[in-house]
Amino acid sequence: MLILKSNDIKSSEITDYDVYQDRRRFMKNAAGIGIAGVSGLPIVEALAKGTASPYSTSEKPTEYEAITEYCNFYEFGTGKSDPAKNAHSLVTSPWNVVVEGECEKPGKYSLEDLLKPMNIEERVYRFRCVEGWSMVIPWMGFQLSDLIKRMQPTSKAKYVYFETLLDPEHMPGQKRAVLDWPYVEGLRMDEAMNPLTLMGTGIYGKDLLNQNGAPLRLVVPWKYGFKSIKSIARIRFLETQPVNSWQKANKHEYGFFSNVNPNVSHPRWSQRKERRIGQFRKIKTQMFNGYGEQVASLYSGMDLKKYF
Ligand SMILES: Nc1nc2c(c(=O)[nH]1)N[C@H]1C(S)=C(S)[C@@H](COP(=O)(O)O)O[C@H]1N2
Ligand SMILES: [Mo]
Repeated sequence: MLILKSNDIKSSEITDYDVYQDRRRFMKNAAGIGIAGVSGLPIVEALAKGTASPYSTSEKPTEYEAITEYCNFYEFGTGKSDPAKNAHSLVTSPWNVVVEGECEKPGKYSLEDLLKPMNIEERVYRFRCVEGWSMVIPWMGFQLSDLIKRMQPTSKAKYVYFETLLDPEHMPGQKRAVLDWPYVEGLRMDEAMNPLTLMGTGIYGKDLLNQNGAPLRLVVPWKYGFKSIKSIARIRFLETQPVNSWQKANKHEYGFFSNVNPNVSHPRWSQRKERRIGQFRKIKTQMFNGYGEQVASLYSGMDLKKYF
């Protein structure tokens, strides 16, 4: 039987991924025969209730260790292993998110108030970085659309803008001018309202680690990874299109839309293929990272070479 008791096995003998897969298999079986509530993990509950998201891919998730140790978070250094080493200094509790601009419910919300009414679920998404690596990540999170509806944007709100916390004391990378801090991003309102767009709160059924953008980050699976801004402290509803951090840094190389598109090269490299972390062979990158069915209509009639 697949019930794992913590004293049956030394945790050093198994990876988190194996535990996760075993729990999943067990709960899928349990759901079938009507057992529920065996574990407090939200992901397990979701599976037990048979509510695994139709938006999830069935591809094999990347190992938990890889997702949490191979990161991009310039606030903690520019190397891939820097965030895992350095992000412990980020203070995520208490955490507030300022909501402002073109909406009826502006204010400073505590993380607790923000999360309380939200439906947090698991979504297993492909995630493709502009540099050519990719992962499959079992996120926990809620639809950004639910938060936007709560904030009641006015008819002038055409874009949603996000800011990462500005705190050079606890984010040592912000002491160096590698980017214009704080890190900022934006989405057009229809992109933000798309059901695929998540506010991420966890991975593998656990809270986000600091290096992955705790306590709250964006997850936009059909766009290059840099759109998925981490550790969000400010959300602003705007009438005009904001300029994001990577556009500010180099507008010839990074655009506002940044949709995954194998047909549009980065000026310095092709985007046709990607390396899935943990796999040996490169694989073909799919248009919109494989989410065309859900999002292609957002861009109908747009020249995606011009609006890259
Ligand atoms: N605030 C902030 N958000 C950020 C970044 C960053 O440097 N700072 N890096 C981006 C890039 S380029 C990628 S690929 C993803 C990486 O997310 P991960 O480390 O959780 O895989 O975060 C994005 N969000
Ligand atoms: Mo990235």
